[in-house]
Amino acid sequence: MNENNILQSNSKKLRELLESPRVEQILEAHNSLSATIVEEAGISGLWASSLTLSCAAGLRDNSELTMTEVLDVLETITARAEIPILFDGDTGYGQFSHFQQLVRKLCLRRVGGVCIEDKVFPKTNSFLRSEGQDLAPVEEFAGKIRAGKDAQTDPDFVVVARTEALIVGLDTAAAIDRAERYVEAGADAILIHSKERTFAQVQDFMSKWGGRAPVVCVPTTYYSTPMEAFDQAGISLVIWANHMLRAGIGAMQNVANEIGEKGTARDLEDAIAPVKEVFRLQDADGLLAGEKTYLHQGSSSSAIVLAASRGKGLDELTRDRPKAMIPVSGTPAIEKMLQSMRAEGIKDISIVRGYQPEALAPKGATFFDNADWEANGELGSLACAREALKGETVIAYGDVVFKRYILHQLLSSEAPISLVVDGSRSFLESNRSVDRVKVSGPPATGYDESENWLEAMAEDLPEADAHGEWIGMLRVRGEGAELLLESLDAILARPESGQLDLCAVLNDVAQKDPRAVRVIYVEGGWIDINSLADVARSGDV
Ligand code: SPV
Ligand code: MG
Repeated sequence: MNENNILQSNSKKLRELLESPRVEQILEAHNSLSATIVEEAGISGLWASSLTLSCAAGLRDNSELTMTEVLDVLETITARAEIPILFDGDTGYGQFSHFQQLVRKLCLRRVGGVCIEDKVFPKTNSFLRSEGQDLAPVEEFAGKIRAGKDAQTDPDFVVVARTEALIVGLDTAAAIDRAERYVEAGADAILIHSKERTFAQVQDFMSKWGGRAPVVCVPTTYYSTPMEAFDQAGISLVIWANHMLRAGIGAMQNVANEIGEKGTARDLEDAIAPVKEVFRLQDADGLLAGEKTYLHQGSSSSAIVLAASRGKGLDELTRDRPKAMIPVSGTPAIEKMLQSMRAEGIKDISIVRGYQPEALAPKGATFFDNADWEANGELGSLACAREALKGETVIAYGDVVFKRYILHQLLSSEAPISLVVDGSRSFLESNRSVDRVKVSGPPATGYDESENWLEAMAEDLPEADAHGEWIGMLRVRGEGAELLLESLDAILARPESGQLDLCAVLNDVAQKDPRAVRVIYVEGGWIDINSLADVARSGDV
């Protein structure tokens, strides 16, 4: 587990804001994006407003947004934000039992607290025909609060009781009376709402309240009141209830109108957030970092295919094409190889060409041309592609046709160099000249994951020493590329190097380090097109 992932209690954080000796403020958010922006501004909490959540959903603030819909939005916020939410729970979505379900679900979703108001369902926003709205009977609302407090599964979960007494035109005494009853019922704080243009009405309430419980206010209409005034009056928490949504509305209208009128975004670019900022807000860097940590590393492999030679004894079949272009079941051998490599996530594929290069041009590959292929052979071809030999690289002869699982197995090896060896010893009867391989252990008879290492490799290895045949495919990773290049250079420096092949290089690496070249055993599942007989059989692979 990542220690940074341990979640702190949101309800505790919200409680601390309410109980802090100084006035605190929280700001509205209606989705995870606006919540992230509020959090980045250093604000300590979020107000999930019924007005703005329903507006963002295309609905009226009239209890039209369902409990399920709103819980989904809250979850997208708590999944990301580290600051607590005080959720505007309207009238509690029904009677006491609905409110209990709401509280349980909010606790499960790590919402810090809920505020419910003493109106009747379906309620209307406090600023819309406010005088015509009915207040809930005090006893019924107090019972709802008690029910919510009894239902909470998080001990610090906050229930704020909001009285709309002043909104519907009642006086301070009526508001105090209601607030008192709600605190007796268990409310952790009181929200006193007012639609006046000054703070005076709430101030009056505060002077008579006498600090019986923390008080929250919503200065949407008395917005120019300074924080000091709230602090002096004893307000615990100020809610800026709709400002993020309202900021967005104006900005979006400007952009929509400009594009609608002018049919161009040319003049807008400086006024809107760059796409880079969108990526930052959704933590695209975190995704890229995660890919490095968690994605299958095979996808970063590259490949070099050695396909320069014409092939011996294939004159008719290679009159106007190199060996790797001979069709196998109707598809050129090299195309089959590229398909398998791409299916295993290898994107960067280099092909070394020699004989008839123009006839060997599969799409999407990089080409290295070895004009001296007849004189310098396989080693010369590999040296041609030296710049592509780095990191994780598969090296294969272009005339090998193999089943995909063989490449898959090769890619999962962690060794610096890995070779695929056919341990079936079929070469003993086949009369072909092959790269015989001596290994630290014989092929397993049952399931066995023990590691085998190359001990020696040569065409003329005595029969008793040979455990199998190299199929013409290897992979380097980590220091493997360097080890291979070191031996390649040493051998290329020898006068007879034109007669030597990769077998000599691999043998040299194994002699220097018995744990450098790992052997991956297979049994059949591959073929190389080295004789007409092979060509005839290759349709079976
Ligand atoms: C909200 O933001 O939804 C509120 C506050 O309940 S008010 O809109 O002022 O009623
Ligand atoms: Mg509301």
